Amino acid sequence: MPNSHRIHLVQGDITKVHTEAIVNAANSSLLGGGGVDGAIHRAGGPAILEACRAIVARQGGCNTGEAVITTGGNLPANYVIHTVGPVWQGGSKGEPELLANCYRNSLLLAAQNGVKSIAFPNISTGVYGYPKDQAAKIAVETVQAYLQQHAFPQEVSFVVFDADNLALYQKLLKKTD
Ligand code: AR6
Repeated sequence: MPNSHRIHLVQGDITKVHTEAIVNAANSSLLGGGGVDGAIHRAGGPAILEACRAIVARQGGCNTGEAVITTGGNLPANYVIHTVGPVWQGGSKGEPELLANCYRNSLLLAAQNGVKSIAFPNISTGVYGYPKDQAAKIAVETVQAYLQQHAFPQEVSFVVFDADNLALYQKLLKKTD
């Protein structure tokens, strides 16, 4: 696969990653929460929440599958792209397409802002309960399909937090070595 060199797998805390943008698994209020969202707001400081509040005032939050961009505040990343994953409801409520939209719309928004490198957490696989294996397959396939068509972002990292996701992504990405 010609684009496999543009995809990287990292295990750890996404708030410490030095890509130009990191993606937040937010909720539609954009006003913070637990999990990776809580970690990003804690590490990035109040500038991120302030920017989110301005977006809420303008457009009233963010729908599932869509994405908005803010400063990265005190993070190593310049930008945070906040996207809202679907809550798992059994799989027949449009969850796969909504999850794919999160990855696609985050990549498009990054490209519109000239972002060269971006890191994704495993959206929806925590509090929102999306089965990890199905979510990983959608994440990898959606990013690969996007990179076939677009030059920006040049580099995409998947940041896995737990051992289950590490094994799943290793397996999926190996197929394209
Ligand atoms: N770095 C990278 N990944 C992380 C980190 C971190 N610091 N912390 C957790 N993860 P979740 P969701 C992983 O629950 O399922 C929030 O309250 C975690 O292990 O953060 O999309 C929001 O405000 C899991 O694999 O997000 C929403 O209300 C993945 O990140 C809701 O949770 C996503 O888990 C969103 O739920």
